[in-house]
Amino acid sequence: MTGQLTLEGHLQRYSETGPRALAVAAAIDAIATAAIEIAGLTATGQFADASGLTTGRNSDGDLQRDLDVRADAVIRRCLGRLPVAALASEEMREPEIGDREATICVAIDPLDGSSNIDINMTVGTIFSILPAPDDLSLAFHQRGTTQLAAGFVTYGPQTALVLTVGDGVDVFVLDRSAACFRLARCRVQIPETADEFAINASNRRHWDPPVRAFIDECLAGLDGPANRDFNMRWIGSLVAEAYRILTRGGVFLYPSDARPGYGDGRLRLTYEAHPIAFIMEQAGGAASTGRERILDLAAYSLHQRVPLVMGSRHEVRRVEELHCDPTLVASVSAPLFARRGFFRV
Ligand code: AFP
Repeated sequence: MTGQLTLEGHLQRYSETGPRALAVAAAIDAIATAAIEIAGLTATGQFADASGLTTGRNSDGDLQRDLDVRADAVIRRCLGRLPVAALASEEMREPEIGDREATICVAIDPLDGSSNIDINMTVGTIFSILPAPDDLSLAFHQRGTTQLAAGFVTYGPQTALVLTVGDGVDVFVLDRSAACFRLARCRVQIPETADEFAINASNRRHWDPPVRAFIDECLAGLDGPANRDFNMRWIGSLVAEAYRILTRGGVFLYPSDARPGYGDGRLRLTYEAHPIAFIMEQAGGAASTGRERILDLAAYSLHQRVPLVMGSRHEVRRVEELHCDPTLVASVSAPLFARRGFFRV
């Protein structure tokens, strides 16, 4: 099964499941076509006049690199031939209204993790496909549960496209010689329990107590409440973290913290957290703010940020327990500090 089936074949079968499925399949195919071109740009770097140098800031104040802009333009060109009612991008201040008769809307992060380009690390494209509401001004204010499809592409050692159309998660890998994506893994399942956590530990002093308590539990390992040891990773690229979790489990946290501008964390709800959350849940994992299910949320503004805790269900639920029960945080922290004095509070 794997290896023979191409993304095109998979989308052909899916497109026959209903009229809107045809539009969704066409949009995914267009994003895959764009991804093949973007993979070439990221692989060629400065020799393709795509060095990853900073060219300015996007509408939300993030550093914008030339490849961010190039990737956005490639995806827009590939989608431009299709009936899409509205398109939103991290690189655009406002959504772009397209074909008002179309049945779908698309939200994209054209190049996530672009601060990693100049150090030759994995970056990616994230996409979310939504139904087109009658009032298109509400297109990107829908709950995450309304998504019709979502996925991401990793531009790393492999160019892999991770996809859900609401019936499990499949992974397709680019066959560069044939310029097509082939099915590599079908109906991926995330292990229920994690042995690896991912967080930018340099921000520890800014975290809320529940996040500190959870990470202290992980650090305490066999000696602490978790009763097992953990490994740690932090790549600085959401798509790479998500791909690792889909491959071997784990938990990722980008929480809100006390730094100015990070009161709701760093990741955007519409084109980062929603699509990644859809993938996580479809693969048997979970995605939360620490208090609420990500997919239950609807954005009040396009570039709204949201805290994100995702991955193996057991650890995501533990983070939620700690957020909902301050006495639990106190009980966890006290013995850890008393016995080992891990960190100054
Ligand atoms: P860039 O696209 O600006 O590189 O940001 C990537 C990202 O949004 C996400 O992919 C990473 O998980 C996270 O930021 C890393 O954030 P820190 O640099 O604060 O660790």
